[in-house]
Amino acid sequence: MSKLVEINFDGIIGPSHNYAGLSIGNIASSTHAGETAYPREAALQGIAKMRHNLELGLAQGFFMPLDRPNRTWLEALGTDPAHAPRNLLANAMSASSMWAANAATVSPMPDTIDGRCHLTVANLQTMPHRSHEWTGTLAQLRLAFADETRFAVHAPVPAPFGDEGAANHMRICASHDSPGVELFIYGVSGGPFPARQHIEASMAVARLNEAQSVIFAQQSEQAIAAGAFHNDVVAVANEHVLFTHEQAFENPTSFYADLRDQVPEVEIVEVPADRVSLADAIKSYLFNAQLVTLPDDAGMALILPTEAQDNQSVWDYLQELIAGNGPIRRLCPVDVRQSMANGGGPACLRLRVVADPETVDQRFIATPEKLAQMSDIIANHWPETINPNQLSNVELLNNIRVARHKLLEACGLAELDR
Ligand code: SUG
Repeated sequence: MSKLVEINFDGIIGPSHNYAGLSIGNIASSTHAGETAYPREAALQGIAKMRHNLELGLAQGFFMPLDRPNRTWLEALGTDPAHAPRNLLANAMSASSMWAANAATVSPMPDTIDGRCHLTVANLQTMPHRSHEWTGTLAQLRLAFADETRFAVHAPVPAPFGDEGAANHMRICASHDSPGVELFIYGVSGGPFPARQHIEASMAVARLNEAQSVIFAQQSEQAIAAGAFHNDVVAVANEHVLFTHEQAFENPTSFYADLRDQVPEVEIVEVPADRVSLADAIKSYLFNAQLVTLPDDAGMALILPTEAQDNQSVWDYLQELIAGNGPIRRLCPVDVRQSMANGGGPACLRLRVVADPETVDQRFIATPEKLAQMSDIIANHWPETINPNQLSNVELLNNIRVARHKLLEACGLAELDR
C-alpha cells in the first residue's frame, strides 16, 4: 500500500557557490556582493541540515548541483568561459539551483484531477542567472520522478510569464495525504524591485498541475519592496497551519476569508508588524523556516536559520509562540549562513514533494550513509573559497567540474553529466 509523506528534497550546494550580487530585490545578495564565499563550508552546512532533519524522523531527498559555468548557455550567447564578459560569466557560474524551492511547483496526488503528483519546472525568467537553471532541473526531475503512473513532470511555462516555483505556492490540508487547497501567491508590483511571480504563470501552473482547489492571492507590494522577493520569505504553511507575517499579502482579509471558507479547520498564525517588523522578518528569515510535522504526534516544529535566534524581537516572539497552546511546539535553529548570505534560508533550500518515498528513484533519497559519503567528497573536492573576481580562473573552473563529477559518480548519477 502506498504511504504518502512529505519528502523534503534539498539542493546540494554546488562547488561554484559565490557572491556576485546577481539578485536585485534580494537584500542579502546585494549586501554580500563581492565577498569571498566558502563553497565547502556552505555545502557541509546544507548536508548538516539534511542530517538534522533525518534525525527528526523526516523523509529526506536531495538534488545534485548543476554543471557550472553553464557552457551551453554561454554558447547560445556566442561565447565561452574563456571569453565571456565578466557579468555573463558570473550569471553562468551561479550555484543558484541549491534553492530547490524554486525548482518546480508541486501538486501532490490527493490534490489533482488525474490522481498523479504533478511537478511544473519553474522558468525563473526574471533573473538572468536563474533563467537557465530549468534545463538541468527538468532533466533531474524527469529522472527522480520517472514513474509516469504516479508522477507528471512538466516543462516550464513560456516567457514572458515569470514563474518562481514552490517559493510562491503553499498548500493547506488536514494532513499531507488528504486533499488540499493550493495557494498560488503572485506579485503585481514590488516598488523598486521586480515582482517575479506573474499571475498568468501561476494560473498556467495550476492548470498544468491539474490542481482541483485553488486560491490565487496577491503578495503585498510593501513586502516585495522591503526585500521579500519570494512569498516564502514572509509566509509558510504546513498541513492546516498558515504561519504568516501580517503584511505578507495585499488583501489579507479577503484572502483569509476565502481560505477559511474552503478549509474551515485552517489555523492562521499571523505575526503582527508591531511585534516583528517586515525589516526584521526579512533580515532574520523567520518565515523561511521549514514548518514540519514531527512524527509520533509531537506537533509541528520550525526549522529556522540561526539568524532568527540572533534577532531579539524575533526570538522573543518565537519563545512566546511555542509556550502558548498553538500548533507550533518546537524551534530548531540550523546554521545555513553561507546560503543565507545570498538570501536563501532553510525553506529555500528544499522542495517539498508529498509522495511515497518508494516510488521515487532511490538515488535521490537520503540516508545517513549517503550523507556521510557526500560529506567526504565535499570536504575533499569543493573549493574552500571563491571570490567573484576569480571566476575566470581556469584551474578553479576545472576543479569545480571535477568536484561535481565525483559527487554524481558516488550517487550513481553520472548520466546527469552532459
Ligand atoms: O533567487 N539568490 C536567490 C535566493 C533564492 C531564495 N529562494 C527562496 N526564497 N525560495 C534568488 O534571489 C543570489 C545569487 C547571487 O547574487 O549570486 C540568488 O540568486
